Amino acid sequence: MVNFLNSISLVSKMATDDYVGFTFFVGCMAMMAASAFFFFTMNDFDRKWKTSILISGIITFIAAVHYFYMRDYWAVVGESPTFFRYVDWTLTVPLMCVEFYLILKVAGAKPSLMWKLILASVIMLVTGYAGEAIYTTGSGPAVWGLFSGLAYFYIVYEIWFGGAKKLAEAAGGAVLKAHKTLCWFVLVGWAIYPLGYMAGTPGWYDAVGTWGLNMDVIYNIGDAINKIGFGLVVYAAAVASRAEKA
Ligand SMILES: *C/C=C(C)/C=C/C=C(C)/C=C/C1=C(C)CCCC1(C)C
Repeated sequence: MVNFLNSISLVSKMATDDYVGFTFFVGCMAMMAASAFFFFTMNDFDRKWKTSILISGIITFIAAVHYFYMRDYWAVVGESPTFFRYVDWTLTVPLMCVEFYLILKVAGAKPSLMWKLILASVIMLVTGYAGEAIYTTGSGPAVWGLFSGLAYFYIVYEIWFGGAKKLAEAAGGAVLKAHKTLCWFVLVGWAIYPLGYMAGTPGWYDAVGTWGLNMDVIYNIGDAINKIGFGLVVYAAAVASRAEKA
């Protein structure tokens, strides 16, 4: 009877040690809650910050929809939802690059800065997908992972030392503080993803997977920290900037 009910309902059982399923489930709720928070609070701020907080909400909302898909995919198919994962990232990571640009616009950031970061992020993700889903044998994952890592380092360089940094320093105050915090997110928070990749693709580095963490669990923790945390930094900057003016 229980089996019969399981087979006709859309709800699958979840084993108590299914950490992947659990983190997908919690991820759905966290991304939804964060979206509600950003959408409802954005109207407390002036135009400039409203747009930035709107984008924070769109990022977590896109992630929430993907998490519902990925949770179901994992429950029904029992495999990593690599395709949906990368579609999610390809939509949300460029939007994070837009956030950098919007924050620095007061200091005169040009759209070219935004497009540079977006292009690098797309290269990082397309090459990562190649190593994780297409060229999965031999040295494939290592080589494509290396390409992806180079694009990642370019982003880190640009925001920490390149044109973005100079603009942030020119702006000062809440903008500089937010930029610095987001830089740390990209350096430390985004570095969680290559660890997940190492745990989940074959190669000399896959010992990471034996430390007890599964690739999807690592990715899910990374997403919660980076998508929700990133948005909260923007929100905090909006609050600080309002206080500076008052
Ligand atoms: C919300 C999603 C975010 C912030 C995703 C970020 C993803 C990365 C920084 C992924 C980076 C990768 C490498 C640097 C090398 C290995 C392949 C990737 C794609 C996992």
